[in-house]
Amino acid sequence: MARVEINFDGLIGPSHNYAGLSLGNLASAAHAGAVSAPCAAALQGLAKMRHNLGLGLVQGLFVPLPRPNGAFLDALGLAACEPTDEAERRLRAAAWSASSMWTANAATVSPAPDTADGRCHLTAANLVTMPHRAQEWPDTVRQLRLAFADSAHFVVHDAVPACFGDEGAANHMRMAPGHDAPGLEIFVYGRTGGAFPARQHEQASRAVARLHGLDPARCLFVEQAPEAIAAGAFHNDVVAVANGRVLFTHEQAFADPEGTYGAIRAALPEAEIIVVPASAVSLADAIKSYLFNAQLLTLPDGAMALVIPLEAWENGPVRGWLETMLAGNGPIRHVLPVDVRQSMANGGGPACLRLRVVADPATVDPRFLLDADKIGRIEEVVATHWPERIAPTDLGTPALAAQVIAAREALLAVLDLKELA
Ligand code: SUG
Repeated sequence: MARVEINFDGLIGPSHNYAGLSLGNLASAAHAGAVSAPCAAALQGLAKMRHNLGLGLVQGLFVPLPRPNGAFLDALGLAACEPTDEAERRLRAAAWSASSMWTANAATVSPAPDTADGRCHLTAANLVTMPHRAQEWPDTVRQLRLAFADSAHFVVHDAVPACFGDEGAANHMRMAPGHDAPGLEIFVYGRTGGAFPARQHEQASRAVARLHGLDPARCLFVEQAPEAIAAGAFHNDVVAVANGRVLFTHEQAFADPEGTYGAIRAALPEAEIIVVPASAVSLADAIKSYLFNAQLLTLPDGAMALVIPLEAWENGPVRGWLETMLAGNGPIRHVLPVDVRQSMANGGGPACLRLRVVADPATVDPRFLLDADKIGRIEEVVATHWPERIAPTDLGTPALAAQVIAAREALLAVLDLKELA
């Protein structure tokens, strides 16, 4: 089989909870302290995977990382004591976070046609800005090295040094005439100084581009608009998404929109840039509805589909804009709403839940690839083992820890992935 785009979704882990850990992520803050539904959450994620598989696309899976993270608590001197204040409670919640579900933050991926050695390069994201996410990457790298162990086709890099925050594919877009053709890689970084943290450092992006052996003539480094970060776009993929020759973006996504579009068109003349004006959809509506945190997919017949969260379809101005778009003659021919509300309440839409890798599926460890039967087997594990509900006060209890650990073990057994135990 030729190289195709494979979407690797993160299975929502059994410790999924709402701890309000992400400053600058409005949904995370709004749901802090709410009771989560891990079983329903994971089934929602699996339904999205089944949906996309049903479109005729190749679908992959990453498993949740081990939680609670005992080594993290040990290193903080919190393994054997109850938290005594809010700061300690947040650190404990960090050790329980199921945040690895958002695999758009697992790594940055440069497909083989873009790299000097003709292999697909992946660099794990260090996620240093948020303590609950900074613990992810060593376990993420283990999983990536298993899934992409074929060194004739893949190179998996450790995260870049922690002095430069890197949030992976959420701040990286690739445009190309086709998935298997050389592309333009667009790295979007933020500048610190606003009320909310800018999580992606320019030097992290530049390091990733060097590590991947990208041609500087086919790389752009673009600043995210400070007003987008201030409005809650903690990652660029909350305000823009690209696929093939199409960029779908809010007009306030980039610090220099016209300069950005011009540079894209100069590097990729066939680029089609769809700009949603603030007069049609305000930045606030774009961020609340997660219109741009969509999966922009090329279907087997060549048409493009936008897989959006239900919240976007239910937002009046967003729906109005989408209906007008569909009535026109643009490249996005279908809009497909999916229910990922449990993830959305923590600021993770359809695009956050997936990492795109362009590769020949035959070169990927098949244990990480899905078919409908395997999704059914995973659904059974989830229905049997994932907690129904987690209240913030449940975090830290031995009974819940035992259930969460056993749930992951049951999943690894079904997927024959005991190396990740
Ligand atoms: O890093 N939310 C995640 C959401 C990540 C979304 N990813 C992309 N945009 N690609 C984050 O802010 C909330 C966890 C909590 O509050 O319990 C959280 O980590």
